[in-house]
Amino acid sequence: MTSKPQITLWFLNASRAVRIAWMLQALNLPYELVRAERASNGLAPPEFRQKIPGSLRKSPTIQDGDLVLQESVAIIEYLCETYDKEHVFLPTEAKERLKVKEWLSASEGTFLMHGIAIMYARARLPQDLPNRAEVWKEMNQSMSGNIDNALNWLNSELKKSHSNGGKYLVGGRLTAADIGMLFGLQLIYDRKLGLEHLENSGNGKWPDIEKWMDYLQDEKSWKDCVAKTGFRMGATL
Ligand SMILES: N[C@@H](CCC(=O)N[C@@H](CS)C(=O)NCC(=O)O)C(=O)O
Repeated sequence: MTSKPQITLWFLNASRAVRIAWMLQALNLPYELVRAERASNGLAPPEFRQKIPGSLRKSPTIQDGDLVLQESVAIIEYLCETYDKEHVFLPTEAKERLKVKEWLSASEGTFLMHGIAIMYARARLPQDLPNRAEVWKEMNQSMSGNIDNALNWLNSELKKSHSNGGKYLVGGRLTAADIGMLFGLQLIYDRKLGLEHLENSGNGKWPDIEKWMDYLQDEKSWKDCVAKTGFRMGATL
């Protein structure tokens, strides 16, 4: 299976699928892209969903030979364990490996979990709710604490890395940690999730995060991923 990968990625734009496209580019692996833009309701178009193998019918999903795999973090780990022979992106050294896994877990279980909770609540709060603005302000403030906490953690870790002349989260090089984490931060900044109480969507409050996002979006593998997939955050999600 390792000599001639036959990988297909079901890629919905403005989604976690960008993590997988970037991972594939960083590993220099060929892959076939089945892509779709989001429908006007923010979801995947039904005809695209129908094509996705796997019961969830969510993006990302990959097929590699006869293996179908869902869940972006599991896919990242699978690709690294199967194709990263030099262990660059998922290190074998115990402490670095744990740190990469910690960020991969956090990408879903902390950053996106709290960010998406705010995004869904904001979109679903009825427009005609009496006192909607005050209700939303209160809800948003209570949910924003989790985002603030998470961003403070990320910023402090990146500050340590930057003060040692580094650019990345773990081990002084691009790893699966950076590749897994970037999308959640793009979403939080782009949609101002938990940042509404800050001017300019938080620019300046977490300078090390902003510097790291700039570094990552300057990586050749990121640029190749954007060129191949047409990734953009877009207006709906
Ligand atoms: N935990 C899953 C989440 C998968 C997921 O919810 N994907 C979203 C895009 S980020 C999707 O397919 N949405 C389209 C839809 O549900 O119609 C992962 O990490 O891959």
